[in-house]
Amino acid sequence: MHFSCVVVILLVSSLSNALPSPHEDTAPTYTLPAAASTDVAEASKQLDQLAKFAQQQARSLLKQEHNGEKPGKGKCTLENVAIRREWGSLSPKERIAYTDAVRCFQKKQAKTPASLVPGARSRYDDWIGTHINQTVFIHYSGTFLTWHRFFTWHYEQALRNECGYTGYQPYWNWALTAVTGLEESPLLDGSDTSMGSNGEFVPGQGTVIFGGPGLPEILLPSGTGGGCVTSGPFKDMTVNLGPLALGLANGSTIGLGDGLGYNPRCLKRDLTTWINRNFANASSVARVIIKPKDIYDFQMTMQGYPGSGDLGIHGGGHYSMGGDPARDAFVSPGDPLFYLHHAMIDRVWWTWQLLDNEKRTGAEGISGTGTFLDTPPSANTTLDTVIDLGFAAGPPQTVRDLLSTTAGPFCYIYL
Ligand SMILES: *[C@@H]1O[C@H](CO)[C@@H](O)[C@H](O)[C@H]1NC(C)=O
Ligand SMILES: *[C@@H]1O[C@H](CO)[C@@H](O)[C@H](O)[C@H]1NC(C)=O
Ligand SMILES: *[C@@H]1O[C@H](CO)[C@@H](O)[C@H](O)[C@H]1NC(C)=O
Ligand SMILES: *[C@@H]1O[C@H](CO)[C@@H](O)[C@H](O)[C@H]1NC(C)=O
Ligand SMILES: [Cu+2]
Repeated sequence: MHFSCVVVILLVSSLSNALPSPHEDTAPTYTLPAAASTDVAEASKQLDQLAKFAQQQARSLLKQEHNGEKPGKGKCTLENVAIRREWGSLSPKERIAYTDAVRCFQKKQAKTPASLVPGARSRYDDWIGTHINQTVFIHYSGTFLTWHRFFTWHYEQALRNECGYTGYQPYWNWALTAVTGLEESPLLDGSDTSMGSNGEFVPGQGTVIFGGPGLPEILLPSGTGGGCVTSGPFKDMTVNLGPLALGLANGSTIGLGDGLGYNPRCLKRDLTTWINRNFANASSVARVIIKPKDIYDFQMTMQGYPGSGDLGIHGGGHYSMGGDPARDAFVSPGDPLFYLHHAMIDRVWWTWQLLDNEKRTGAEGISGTGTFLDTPPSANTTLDTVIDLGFAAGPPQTVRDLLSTTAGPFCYIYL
């Protein structure tokens, strides 16, 4: 054990908002880390502590709301709260129930008018169409976190209501796959109980250059796949929409017009454990939860400060999937893994919020404007900003209602 990495006890005073209510019979004492360890094994332990803390904190809040001590709506209780779990902790049967529901959803008729998204062939595509339509407003913007929370929740609800799924949205813990390697993980080992395999190996794909106008390049090695997914539940899946901005080896992107036309092709992956390990390891996750003291820093650390050379845990997870459509920021929900990735993004945010819950689920929990890095300049996002998921799901909700996972339309926590 590295002595320099020994967990430092966080001063109680700086965490007063996060401490269990004094009415709690057995108020446990916490020793939360003050700084994320750069040692991955040590950081995993810190994440365990944070997960335990979040768990206790969330339950204590639900209890207070239920007892009328806190102004909650009282609809979400300890008894009915949904619990989202890590993929590998689900039983084989539960995993198959999830992928069966996704496959069912991919066979249901689209609701989006063909005049708007001519390529949409299924309910699943309604979601991709909505994401494509709003991509430039929902990343590096004030609604990034609330939008994706709402989007992922509605997807979970649609799987339940339209495809008979009885579980909840599982998540992909990148800190675990960074250790096992993506191809070896229960998530992506290609078995019937996984989210499908890697793509078939395509040699000589070259380094992918990730950048943007005026930004330094980030070089991403190609992965161990590149072609069509070869086994598991999404082996025969068809991707209908895109590409729109699919990253290529030479730094350019390809797109077919507006990406909304019908372009059926296989699901491609290029699993790149290197990206997972370098941008979304246990230290990366612990740092995102522990370091930022305000929502601006939290969002930027999570998405990577532009120009810093860091993809953040958000980009780290996305780009480690590789392939088409996951290397396409617009069409990325076309890989079913998107929703497990975004559930983990949401879990990290949820954990961070619980460290100072009242502040971080209110007006001080929002930062940013209605456009990508405020380009072109647009109004600040506020509690009254409305999020509309188009033909995927509704009704629209204000940001105010999407900041807590146990109020507004939501009632879930993470394990
Ligand atoms: C990048 O590669 C693609 C596909 O190989 C090619 O069509 C395109 O012209 C290249 N772009 C540049 C700027 O070299
Ligand atoms: C973990 O990720 C961070 C970026 O978040 C990186 O700087 C660090 O080198 C990574 N650690 C290891 C052991 O790869
Ligand atoms: C928008 O937010 C920024 C950053 O918090 C703040 O400086 C600015 O005054 C806000 N603008 C308006 C019009 O409220
Ligand atoms: C795209 O967004 C516009 C503007 O909000 C909206 O009118 C249109 O219906 C949206 N299209 C889809 C497919 O969601
Ligand atoms: Cu997105």
